[in-house]
Amino acid sequence: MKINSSRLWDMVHELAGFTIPGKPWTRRSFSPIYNEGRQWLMKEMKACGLEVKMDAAANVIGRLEGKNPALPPIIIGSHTDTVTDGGRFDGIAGVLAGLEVARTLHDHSFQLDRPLEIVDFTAEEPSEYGLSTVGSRAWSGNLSEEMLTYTNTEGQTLGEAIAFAGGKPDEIAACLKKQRDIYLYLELHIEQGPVLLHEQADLGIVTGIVGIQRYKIIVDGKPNHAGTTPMHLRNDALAAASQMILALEEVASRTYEESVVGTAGVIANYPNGSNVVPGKVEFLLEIRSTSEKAIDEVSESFIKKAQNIASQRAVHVAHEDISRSQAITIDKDIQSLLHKAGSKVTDRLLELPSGAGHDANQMSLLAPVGMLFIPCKDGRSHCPEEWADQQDLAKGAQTLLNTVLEVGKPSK
Ligand code: HGY
Ligand code: MN
Ligand code: MN
Repeated sequence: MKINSSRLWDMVHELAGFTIPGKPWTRRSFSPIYNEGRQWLMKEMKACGLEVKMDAAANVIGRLEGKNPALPPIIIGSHTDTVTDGGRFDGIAGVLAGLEVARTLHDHSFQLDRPLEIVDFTAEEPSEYGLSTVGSRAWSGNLSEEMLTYTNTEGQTLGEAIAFAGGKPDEIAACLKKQRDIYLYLELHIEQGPVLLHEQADLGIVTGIVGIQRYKIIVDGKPNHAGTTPMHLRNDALAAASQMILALEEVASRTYEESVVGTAGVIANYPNGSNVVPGKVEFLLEIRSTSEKAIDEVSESFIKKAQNIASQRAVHVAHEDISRSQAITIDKDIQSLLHKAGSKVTDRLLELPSGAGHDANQMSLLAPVGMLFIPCKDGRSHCPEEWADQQDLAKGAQTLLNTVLEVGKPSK
C-alpha cells in the first residue's frame, strides 16, 4: 500500500495559500486565516471518509474507525499554525502526512484493528498569549485555569481566543485524557536543523525532545527627558534589559551536561519614544535543553545576574514563569518500530534529538510517542525560506503508513 505523493504535495501547497497576504507564510493561531485554514482541513478530512470534530480546546480531530472502535486509537498529530513570516512545512507536513495515511487506508478500504485519529493541535507555536502547545496541553492536563487568563497586548484572554477558534474554554477539563486513552502517538516533522542534510540522511528517528522553560522579564526604570537627564542620573530600563539579554547569552553559552540554548525573542519598550529615557521593558526569554538540570542551572544563574544588573542600575526586575515543558526521551522500542518502517523506504536513516519543541512533549505524558524527521532545505525553519523536498515528504509519509500498518494490523 503506497501513499499518493503528488496528492500530499498539492495539499501542502493548498494549505499554504491560507496566509496573511504579503506576509508569506503567516497563519497565526487564533487568527481568522487560521480558522479558514482549519475549515479547509476539516473539509479535506471529511472527503477522506473521516469523522471530524473539534474539541473544547479547538483541536481538530479526524477519526478513521477501526475494527474495534472501543480500542484506544493510534494518533498522528501536529499543528497548522505558523510563526509570523514562517514556513509551509513546520507542523503542516505532519498533519497532512497523517491525513494522507488515513486517506490511503480509506481508498484501499483497509480497516486497522483500532481507530486512527489525525489531529491538528491548537496553537503549537508560542501564541500572542505567550503559551505554546495549547491544544495538547489541554489533553495532558497542563492547560491551567490561570493560563486561560493570559492576555495578548489588546487585553484579550487565551480563553476568549480558544472560543474564537471554535473551542469551549469553560469545558477544557473535558479534554483531559487518561493514560489508557491513547495507544500510540506519532508525529512527522521537518527537522528544522541541518543535521540530516549534513549526514546525508533521508529520515530522522527522533531520540529525544528538548524541554523549554519560558519567562517574562519585567524591568521597571524611570521614564525621563532624554535631553536633560545626565547619564549618571538615569534609571534606563532598556539599557538594563539589553545587559540582561547579553547575560542570558553568556550564561547559555557555558558548558553543561547537555547542550543549552537561550533566546530573548520578544521585547516591548515603554513609552518607546526616541527622546524619552525608557521607563519600562518587558521581554520574553526561553531556555532549552534535553537536560532538565541544565535548564534549571541556566535559569538560576540568569535570574541572579539580572538581579545584580538591576541593583547596579537602580532599576527593578521581576520574572514571571510562563511555561515549562519537560524534556523527553523516546522509548527505544518505538525508535526501532520507526526504524523498521523507515528501512522499507530508505537505508539512509539517522537517530537524532530534537532542538525544537513539539506537541509530542505533551503527548509523551499520555502515551508512547514516536517522531520522524524529514530534511529541510539548508536546515532552515521559522522563515519564508523553509522548504522540504517532495520525495522526502513522501518517504516520511510512507514510513508513517508502514508504522501504522505494523502496529494496527487487524488480528487474524
Ligand atoms: O519553537 C519550537 O520549538 C517549535 O517550532 N514550536
Ligand atoms: Mn515551529
Ligand atoms: Mn512545529
